[in-house]
Amino acid sequence: MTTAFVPDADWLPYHPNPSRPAFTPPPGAVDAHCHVFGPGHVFPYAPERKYTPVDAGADALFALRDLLGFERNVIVQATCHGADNRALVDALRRSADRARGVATIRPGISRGELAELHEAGVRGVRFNFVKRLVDPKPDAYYLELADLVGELGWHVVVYFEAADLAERWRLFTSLPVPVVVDHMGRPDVGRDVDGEEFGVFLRFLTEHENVWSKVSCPERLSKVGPPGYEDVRPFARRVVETFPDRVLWGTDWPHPNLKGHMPDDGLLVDFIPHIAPTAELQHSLLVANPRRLYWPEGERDVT
Ligand code: 0GY
Repeated sequence: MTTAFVPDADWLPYHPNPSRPAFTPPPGAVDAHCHVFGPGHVFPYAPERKYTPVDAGADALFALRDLLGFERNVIVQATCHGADNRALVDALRRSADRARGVATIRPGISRGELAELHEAGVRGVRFNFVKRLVDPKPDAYYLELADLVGELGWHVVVYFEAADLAERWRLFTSLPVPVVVDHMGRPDVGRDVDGEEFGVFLRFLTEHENVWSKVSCPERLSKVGPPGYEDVRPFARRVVETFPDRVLWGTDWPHPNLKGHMPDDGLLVDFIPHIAPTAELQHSLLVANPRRLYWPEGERDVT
């Protein structure tokens, strides 16, 4: 039986015709934050989801990868699929080893299920603390899961808003695996890059060498908007220049829950040289760092 899903009335669909970027990513570049949604009649959305998106499947994602000049993807399980990773696993299996995954798991998952995720290309789990997306759990819930995935050599991706960092500091600083923060912990870019709020985030990375950051989502953080997203640049550039070996970049395609504008993905790629201004920084951000985390087995050429 198939189920039809009706997207939320105010849902912004992904850009139908993104531009080819002016910036050429280095060979082997990885888009390290993107999602697949459904299609819902094949991979149903989770009953507990907080939004129903427009379908955005693997074929469209891989076409975008090629248009933008990237070689690989890291596909992150989105909350609209809950802990049902079937759409993610299907995309990984169809990627010809050019995609890795970050799953959502819940307590009670068996070692067999974890092994199957690993075999498909999953290398991390995501803990989401954003209250409009999930109902966050007590710290112990996440610590138990972190111990479990640590046995597999996986890492944890955390998604939180700036105010959550102080509240969950003890949890975030005690995770026994690499910790990758989505979208720089969502700073208020109307504030000072040298101010207190972003200072706490920078201290998090300075004091904990297992903590990484994605310098993604200018379209989500910016108040000035496209084409340049100038107000986000100082924040992302500070992180890239201070922690060049612990940063990742991603498109965030298909850009769930945007309310203002849907970005042209080509413009997002053109943002990269503003935050990673040298070839060396660009190589770390787009090639060396994601390979270390997601393809550590070596430089097997998959193209
Ligand atoms: C993102 C951001 C969002 C959504 C999700 O899993 C999700 O539903 O991550 C958001 O709404 O801010 O990284 O895709």
